[in-house]
Amino acid sequence: MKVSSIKENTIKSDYSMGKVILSALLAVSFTTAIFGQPMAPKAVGPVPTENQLRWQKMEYYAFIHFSTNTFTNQEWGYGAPEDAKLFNPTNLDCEQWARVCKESGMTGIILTAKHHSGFCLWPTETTAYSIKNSPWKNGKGDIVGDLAKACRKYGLKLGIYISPWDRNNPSYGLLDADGSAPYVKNIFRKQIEECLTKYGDIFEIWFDGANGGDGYYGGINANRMIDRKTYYDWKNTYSMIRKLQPKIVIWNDNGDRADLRWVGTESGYVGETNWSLLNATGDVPEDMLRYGVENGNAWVPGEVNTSIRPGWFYHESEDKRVKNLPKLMETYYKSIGRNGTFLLNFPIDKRGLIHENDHKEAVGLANAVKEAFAVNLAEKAKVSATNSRGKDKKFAPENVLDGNTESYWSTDDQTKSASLTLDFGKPTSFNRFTAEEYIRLGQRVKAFKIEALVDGQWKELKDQLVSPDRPGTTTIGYRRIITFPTVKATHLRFTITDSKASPLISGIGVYNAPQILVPPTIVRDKSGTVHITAGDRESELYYTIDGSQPTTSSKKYAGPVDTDGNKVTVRAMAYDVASKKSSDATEEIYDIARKDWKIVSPGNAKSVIIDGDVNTSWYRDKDAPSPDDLVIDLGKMQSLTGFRYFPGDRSGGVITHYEFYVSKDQDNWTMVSSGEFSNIINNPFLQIKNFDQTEGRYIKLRALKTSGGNTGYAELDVVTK
Ligand code: FUL
Repeated sequence: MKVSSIKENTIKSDYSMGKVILSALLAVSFTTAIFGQPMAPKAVGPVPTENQLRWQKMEYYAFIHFSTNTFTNQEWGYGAPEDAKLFNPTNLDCEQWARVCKESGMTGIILTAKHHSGFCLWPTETTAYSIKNSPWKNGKGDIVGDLAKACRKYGLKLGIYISPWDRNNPSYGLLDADGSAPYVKNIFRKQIEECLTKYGDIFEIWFDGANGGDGYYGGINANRMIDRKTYYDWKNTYSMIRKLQPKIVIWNDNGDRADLRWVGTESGYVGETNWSLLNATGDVPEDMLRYGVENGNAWVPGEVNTSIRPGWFYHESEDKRVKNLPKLMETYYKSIGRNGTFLLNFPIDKRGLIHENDHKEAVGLANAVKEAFAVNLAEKAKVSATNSRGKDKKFAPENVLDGNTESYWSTDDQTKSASLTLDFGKPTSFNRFTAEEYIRLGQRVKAFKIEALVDGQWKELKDQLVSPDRPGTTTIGYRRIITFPTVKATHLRFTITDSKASPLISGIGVYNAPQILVPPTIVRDKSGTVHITAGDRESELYYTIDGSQPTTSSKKYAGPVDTDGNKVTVRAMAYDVASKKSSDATEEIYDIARKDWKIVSPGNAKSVIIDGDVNTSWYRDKDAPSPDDLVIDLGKMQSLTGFRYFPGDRSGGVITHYEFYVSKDQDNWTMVSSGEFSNIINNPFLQIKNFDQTEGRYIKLRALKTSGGNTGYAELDVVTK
């Protein structure tokens, strides 16, 4: 032990006292002040600001996506072709949004005040492309203002999304002779200023990473690329923001480190290892966004953003694709349960409301979370630790159960590995464990394990939401939740196996959450045969193929069902005989079967593209000769009205810009649809494009641009009349 560390941990180490006193000091705890209280631990590495702490405690809040896109069925508006007059909700009610969010247990709402199209939801002075020129309230409305009022009424905080990319503004992407950007100085900052000064406190501002590219800048269709790190002069933009709203947190995915980080995916999870640290400068590859940086030099915690539907904006075709309770619960565990916050999006529908299906699922999640964490079994247990800092109560293990997030159990400075044991007094069933670090003094724990004493034997409990090739129980941070199959045990042992410094644990919890029945998966293969799979082994499965609601009186699934190549709507539910509970129903709508389909070219393309399974993909090599076409023979003439493209994994390469052709004979082709698959890189889900009815036997999907790598296809399908 170095003397310097003794000095650090004692009030004035008096070297003149000599060796005898020094050895006496060594005999007591290194962390105990002479004649007094034990010394509080010192901060380790970067620590959160008060703003970041306040934000982290908000845990769960809403995103709201609403714009002209809602009325044009788009994910990204192009910026001018969509007239402001299209924005005309029939029944807009910001109070309904706030009410739904409140009932869903959320603490705030972030609104897309301006999305990439440039259309503004408040009466801005900076552009005519706003609700001022829409028919809604004869151009006299202000949605940001209405939402600010509704949030105040329901005790929610308000956040603002202002897209840096503006596909409408004439000056976007242009530079003045001195190298400065007129759009940034005169439009973008002005818009931020308007939103941050007219509507009261704003808790978070969101600057999306999609930036530059094609648009209709001032009506001119052009491709304007910018350097997203330098173009916006973030440093000055940030200082203006902090002056206007000193309590705000800034989310930015554009190079300059702000207060919060994206977690590298829009699918709704952050890494099970999740450091709230990054490096203040330098590039941030995807795995750093996901896992953070253990020894990063800046506190930049992760926010998990995902939509309750496949898309961010409302599409009627997704009314039945709202995420169900098991999926939302999993996202909860993989965000809040992994040291992140959870930002769940509601697309506002054409009426101007959160759709009832979304409302139902979100409230379902709130109830399930309440139920799962209603009783903390640890509170009735006796707690003991292998090591504590000093002898008094200040850092005692009991602090993890006092419900006070400002008190904590800590070991002495030399101990980085220690156990805390809960004795329940009798065999007790549980399936969830939670732990919280006192992050004001830095994030410390690098790895831990939990064990249950079952019939006198210690048994390790593994996190069932972590894939076996990843280390399971690593970081904790603000909160970690571990889920595992129910065990009945007399004791639980929580062992911190590695930590940057003495661990500081402010809370632990042990719960017995009710099981949630997972709805089945439905797949129809190329021949038209339907396969239904349960999420667990024990449930019975019931289904219908006429679109009606399945019940236990419907057909019981006993093996693959032939649908004879017809268009069908299959619905299926799982039923647990013991509890007599049914899951929600899964619904899949199928067009004509693909049994007579053949892939004409490329010759090496695999039939997985038309096998009905979105988990199997084929990737065309990026060096294959152009054009990048996929041609399919449908076997006979069909009346086509659209196509569906399901991309493969985004890391393999996805199509971002396309043309789609139909032919009767493979010689004469008619282009029936073209454009972009907006936001497909960040959110690679099913893309549906409709077109005017066209007769044909052959289809061709041409990839004009891809996301860089190969061209990936999980599924290609058609929509027929
Ligand atoms: C993305 C955007 O491009 C989407 O449209 C959406 O706003 C999402 C939250 O961020 O990257």
